[in-house]
Order: sequence, then C-alpha cells, then structure tokens
Amino acid sequence: MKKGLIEKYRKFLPVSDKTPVITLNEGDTPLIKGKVLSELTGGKVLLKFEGTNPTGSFKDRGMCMAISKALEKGAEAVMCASTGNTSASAAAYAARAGIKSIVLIPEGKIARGKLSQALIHGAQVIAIQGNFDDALRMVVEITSRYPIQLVNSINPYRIEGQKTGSFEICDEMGKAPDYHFIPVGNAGNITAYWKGYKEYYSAGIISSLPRMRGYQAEGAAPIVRGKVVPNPETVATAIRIGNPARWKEAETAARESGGKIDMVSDQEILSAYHLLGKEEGIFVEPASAASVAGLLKFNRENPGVLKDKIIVCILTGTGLKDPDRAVKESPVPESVPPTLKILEEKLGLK
Ligand code: AN7
Repeated sequence: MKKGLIEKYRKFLPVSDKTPVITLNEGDTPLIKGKVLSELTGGKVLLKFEGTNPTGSFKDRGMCMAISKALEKGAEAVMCASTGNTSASAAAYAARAGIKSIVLIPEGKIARGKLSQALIHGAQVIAIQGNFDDALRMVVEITSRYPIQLVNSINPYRIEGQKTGSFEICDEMGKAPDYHFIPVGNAGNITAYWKGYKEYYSAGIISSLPRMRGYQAEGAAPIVRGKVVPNPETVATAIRIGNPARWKEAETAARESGGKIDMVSDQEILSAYHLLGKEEGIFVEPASAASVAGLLKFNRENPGVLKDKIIVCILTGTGLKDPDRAVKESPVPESVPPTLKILEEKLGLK
C-alpha cells in the first residue's frame, strides 16, 4: 500500500515524531522497461516515470519533506521560484498543509498544465518579467528578510526527499544500475539521486554505484560551458536555467561517479520526446526527454559500451504538463463530415 515516502523511508530521513507529515502518497513510481531503447542500446533500459507522482513530477518527493519541515518549524508561508513544476508541487503541498504559498514564475515561459496547478491550489502566483534565475535571486532575498520559508532545492530537505528516488530503484532491482541518466536544470535532482545512492552504498544495501550522466539543454547549458548563461533558451522550459543553484554538487556527482554533465540539442530532446510517446507508450514533458536524448547521444558516441549494462533514465514529469507543446509537435487532426462513406475513404478502408 502506498503511504508516502516519508513513512516508507523514515529511517533515512531527518524526521522525528514531532514532524507533522504532509503527504499526498507521493513516490513509489514505476520503473518501466524501455523496449525499443533496450534494443537500440543492447542494455537493459529502465525508465523511472516520475509523472505518476501526485502533481505529475518528481518535485513531490522533495516537497513533501520541505513542507513537512516548514510546518514543523511553524512557517505560515512558503515561497519558490519556478519554471513550473516546483510551483505546482509547492502549491499543492502548501494547500494540504493549510499554509500560504507564493510562487514566482518567468513570464510567458511556463507550461500551461503547471500554471493551472499553481492557480487551482491557491498559490499567489507572480509572473516576473525575467527568467528563472532572476526569480530565484528575488526569492532568496525575500526569504532572507521575511519569515517565509524558501522551498527551492537550495532547501536541504528538498534533496532529502528526492534522494528516495535512488532508494526505490535499488530496492526494486536489488542493486544499483550501471548508468543513471537524468535531466539537469537547477541540478537539485542529480544532487539528490547521487546522495541517495551513496547512502545506500554506505549502509551496505548496494555494493556498487552508477555513473551519473546529467543532461542540460544546449541553449541552457551553463555547467557544460563552464559559465553562467544570461539568456537561456530551450523548448524544454522546465530546464531553461542559466545559473543552477546546485551547480557544484552536480559537478561533484559527475566527477565522483565517473560520469559527466553533457548537453543535448532541442532537436535531440524532441526526437526522444516523440520516441517515448510513439514507441514506448510514455508521454513525458520535453525536459524529461533530455535523459533519453542523453542516452541516445551517449550510445551513438560510445557504440557497444552499454551492451548488457543496466541503465536507468529518469523521466521527471508527465507530458500533460505541457499540452501546447504536444499539439504543436503533431499534425492537426483531419476534419470530416459525419458521413460513413467519407470516413471509410479517409481510413483507406475503401
Ligand atoms: C520536468 O520547477 O527547476 O536539475 O522550477 O521540471 O533538479 O532542477 C524544474 C526542473 C527536470 C530539472 N525535469 O531538475 C522548477 C524546476 C523537469 C523539471 C528538471 C525540472 P533539477
């Protein structure tokens, strides 16, 4: 039975009897075998679909912890900057906790599903005439001056909650994967997964660690380029971030694990997005496809290396987050009068 990840992994999390547990039964997401991707690479590709979380993205793992701890401290309001998913999750968990949420979003650059969530959960939504990095800077300032709890992934409890993704993977497989592919935006998630794997390793639950391979979008790849990107651009709006808060930690994860932070083009992201939809039957948002785009790039550049390896790709959010992109990427449905004969012709049945 699903009871939420705080109860499930209590002994690995900084909670006590005094922590009010705010949960929407997050976690316990499926690890789906990638049929076409396994064939293509010769490895065993497993897709961890985080889109089945309560608000449709991995952020719920971190947010249940961040909000529970905020409530424990007596916070009456929380605040975040967001490319969309963090705001949806913060708004939902704050609603559940009965506290106020304030979210700053980059104007015009957040997918419609995410905006609708923040609104319906009653967040105070403010659109900043700037990008995510501008918004995050303002949130850091405001929360340092006023009694409002910051719930971006600078907040350590976010990382604590999100590390449970690694635990689930290892629990299900009985060991760690050989490779871990993951999209990178603000770099909280790669930081969290690496922390989770290392904790399971230290506890003797797993005996090896995966190589961490993180993927930024080419137009928003500060870590790969080694410098802040002032005007990040990508179709994957979730990872349209030019100055990641967990930059150093992402580099550490890549270095310690023998992995890498690399980048993929928008075209590669969209091609993986379509492959997942059409060939694996999994609808993700564009940013989530960056892990699979990364896998395909790695496989192209290193033929044969993935053969017989166990590979996990994190699919960070559901495609329903960004319906406009899906429609834009697809042909307009044909329109016909309600006449059987014409329909038969259209379907090539005559
Ligand atoms: C679907 O919601 O930064 O590297 O403000 O929504 O931990 O930032 C979202 C990030 C990947 C990148 N996939 O994760 C936000 C936000 C999806 C995302 C990422 C995000 P991080």
